[in-house]
Amino acid sequence: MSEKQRLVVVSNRVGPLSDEGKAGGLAVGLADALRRRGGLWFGWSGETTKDGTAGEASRETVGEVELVTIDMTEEELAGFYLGYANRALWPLLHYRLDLVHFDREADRVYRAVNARVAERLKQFLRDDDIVWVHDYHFFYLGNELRKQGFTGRLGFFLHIPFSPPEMFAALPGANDMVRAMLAYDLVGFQTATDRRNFANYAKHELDGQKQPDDRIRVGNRTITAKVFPIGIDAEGFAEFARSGEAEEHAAMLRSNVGRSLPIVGVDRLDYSKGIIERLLGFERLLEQYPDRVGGVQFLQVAPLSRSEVEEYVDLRGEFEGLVGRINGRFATLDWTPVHIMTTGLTRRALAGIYRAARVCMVTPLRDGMNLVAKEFVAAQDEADPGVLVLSRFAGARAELGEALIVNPYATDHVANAIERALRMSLEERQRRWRAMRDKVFANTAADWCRAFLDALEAAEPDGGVEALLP
Ligand code: GDG
Repeated sequence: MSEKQRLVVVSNRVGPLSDEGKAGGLAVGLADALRRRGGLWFGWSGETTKDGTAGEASRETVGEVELVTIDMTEEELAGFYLGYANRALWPLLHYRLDLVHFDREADRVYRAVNARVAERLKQFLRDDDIVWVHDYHFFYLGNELRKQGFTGRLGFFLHIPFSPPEMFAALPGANDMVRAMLAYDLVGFQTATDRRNFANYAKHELDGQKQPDDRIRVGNRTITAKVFPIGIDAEGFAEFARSGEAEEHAAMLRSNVGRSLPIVGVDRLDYSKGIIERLLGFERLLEQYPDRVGGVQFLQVAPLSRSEVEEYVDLRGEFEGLVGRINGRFATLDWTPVHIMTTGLTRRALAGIYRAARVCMVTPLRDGMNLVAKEFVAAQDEADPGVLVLSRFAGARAELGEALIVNPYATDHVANAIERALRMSLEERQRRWRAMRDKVFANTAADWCRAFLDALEAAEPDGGVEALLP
């Protein structure tokens, strides 16, 4: 890809560009690519105003990168983000039909915001820009950009899972959405399962044909659909783990749990993360292995997320209730089995906590990748690495097979895995960890970014660039 071509990234939230200890894997990878070739990052400002997407764009230039953001109205935010993205698409794509709310008005606003964002972005685009759109907020954006006359390369990456076709078909307008996705020249997924689900939907519902080289043909349009497992800035995270702030937090955790072995979980408080199931597994451990009472302590860091959405309010109640029950059942005067923190920590503090942990529980019921699993691995010290307990339903499972793999729904299985992790010899811990470390360091955020952009250049779409969905 010519280094002169400008990269344009579109994601719901923008930045940060400089790593002040806050950026996650996504921001680090993208910021790196943007800094290297220069470019533009477009998204929502996080503000609501009376004019919303119609209001003035804010522009800020940092080095070679221009950050452009627009606001939303309260109505746009409610329909697009809270209503459709987070109450319809998020549960649907995480296999949770029971939690899905299909709302005609939210669907309308979602499509309208995609069209508005395309229109606003188009003002900033040059014909030969390479545009990379991120995630489930913007399924229709590429199609809208084509309608606006953009003819350059268009890529899309889905950070979360793509549900099986039988389930995805429950979405009113599912065909529209997949047709709109065909406007992109390259569609990227976290795992082979997600890619296969998408390809099977196109095949069964839209008469699509699978073609060699990861290509899919629907009607006279052929695009590439490919797997790009996201990585982290492994070196940077390992460095965080060696920082003074990390040391301080590691020491705090150790002194807090006394002679107990620390077990940790770190997730946004989200029903897809299996936090409830993990606590039930921990409770079962205390029932089944009474020697562990007083000898382990579970710390769940769970920053509150999407608190305006009803299902998340319910989850918080259930979470706090369950923690109360476990502590009530098992606590003694000088020992509390479960600690929770719903305020966030800095990345360095997190790295310290991972490093001090004997076991890290990553037990999502469904997860695109799960960066916590990779961060935990990067933060360990060869002399005494902790054990990763990982759900078979996390995208990260495809790479991190040396973790203790669990079915988060099987409570006994989770309890036994924790016990096994606690008993594991140093030699076995080191062997498993080295294998995982090699993979986490071999596929970083920067590698992921490069792989996607190389594939976007090589994609060779067929069937014209006219919009497929009117
Ligand atoms: C989506 C997909 C995919 C958590 N607590 C704190 C904190 N975190 C950071 C973690 C990690 C990030 O948040 C969470 O990333 P995940 O990958 O675990 O999950 P999602 O937010 O759901 O991300 C996921 C990802 O996109 C990337 O493609 O892997 O599957 O769902 O980096 O460390 N960070 C700080 N304080 C906290 O308390 N600073």
